[in-house]
Amino acid sequence: MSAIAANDKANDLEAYWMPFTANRQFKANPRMVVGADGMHFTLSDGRKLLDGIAGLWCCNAGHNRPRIVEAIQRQVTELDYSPAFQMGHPKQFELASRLARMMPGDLNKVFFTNSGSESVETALKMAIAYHRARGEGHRTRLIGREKGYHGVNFGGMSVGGMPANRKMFGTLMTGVDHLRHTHGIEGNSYSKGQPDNGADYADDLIRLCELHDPSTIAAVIVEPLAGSAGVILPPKGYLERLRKICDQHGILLIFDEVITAFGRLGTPFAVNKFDVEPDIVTTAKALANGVIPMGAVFVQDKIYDAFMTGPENMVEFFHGYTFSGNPMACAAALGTLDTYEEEGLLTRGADLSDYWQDAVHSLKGTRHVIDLRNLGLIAGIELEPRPGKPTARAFEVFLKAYEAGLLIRTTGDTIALSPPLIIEKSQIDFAFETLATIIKSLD
Ligand code: PXG
Repeated sequence: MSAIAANDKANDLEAYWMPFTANRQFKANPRMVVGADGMHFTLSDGRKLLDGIAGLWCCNAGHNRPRIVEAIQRQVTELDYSPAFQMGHPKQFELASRLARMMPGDLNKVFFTNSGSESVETALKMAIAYHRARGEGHRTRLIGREKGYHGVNFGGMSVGGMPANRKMFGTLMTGVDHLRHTHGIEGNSYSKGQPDNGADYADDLIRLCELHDPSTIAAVIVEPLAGSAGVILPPKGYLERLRKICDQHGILLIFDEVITAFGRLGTPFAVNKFDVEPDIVTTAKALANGVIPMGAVFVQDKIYDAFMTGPENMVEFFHGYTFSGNPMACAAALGTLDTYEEEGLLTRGADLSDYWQDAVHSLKGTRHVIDLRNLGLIAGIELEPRPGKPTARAFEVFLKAYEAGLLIRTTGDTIALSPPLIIEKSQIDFAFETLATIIKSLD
């Protein structure tokens, strides 16, 4: 192809296959973002859009934050890349130490990845390899939960419980089973914060232990609060009970904190919020404020220690990514943690959560609304699906909110909100007033 012909295609929308997007619809009516600052995106037509979802649950400090921008600018001229394997650079160690200090309990060792999906694969592999290192190589089974979302790779899809993944991508991994989800349990509608009913759903794990024999089970992975399936909160006592059953049977408990980590629930991590310590925690998203892709897996000391045997010249854990702990991501993450710390953002959600909760539940009684759920700075607004047209009503809200200057997420017929933690009360008012008006106006 000539250079001229290639140039003709420069602004063609066709080449890019967009992820998790209705490509044809988008390309017919593109929603193009060209800038971002604080709580707002700027669109190509100059309009501002209030960011109601922190990008995709990741820009917890908001956009264009000076500490992060400066950290990246400095880093790129100082050290752009260093090999991730058999070489190190100081910021990896500084960041890991700082993260370990933030995380409670024995979760003191940190492994770097580039995304939530990679954090999940890493955690699952660690769990299986940990048992093997301890002479329990028979523990290979993984337990997830219906409606769980653990990213898009084969391990994460397998332990996840998203029907679309099961429909589209074949048989997935073998040796996986699932707990029941905790959505829609009777008596839990319109709960403010954690619902009262359903702790006994954790006993599904006992049933799976009886079925498979606990000695075959390596780990259980759950989102402490499930985001992607439509904001599903853990019933009171549920996570505690899971922890107890895991302990009784030598099973590792993994919390997938990809959306809950870094202040989303009004505490630094869900581990703090629910006061339950898992053996492994997966994170990503807000670790580097979404500016540079990065994830981190936290493990208890006992897990790391189990690997530190054998000849000292041997690689202990046969796993890692070219970009694990890369200098740019580490610099961005350190700038992010500085911002969180200086502005008290990791607990700001707790200060705002009453106001937020009142705003969420002000939608009670609004036409089409069938449930409202909230915790920290998360909201789930569940709409009655249009007969025969699931997801259509919520997607219409998305489009109308976009027109009205508000960015939301929808999953199924649930609207999810998870704004940057710098949100002001007047912006909370704007978001919920806008949504109320739109929802009422729909068929
Ligand atoms: N685990 C959990 C719990 C997640 O929520 C992933 C893993 C995968 O992360 P990566 O970085 O590989 O995408 C996620 C991602 C939404 C939404 O609006 C949620 C996610 C991603 C995009 C949108 O529900 N979660």
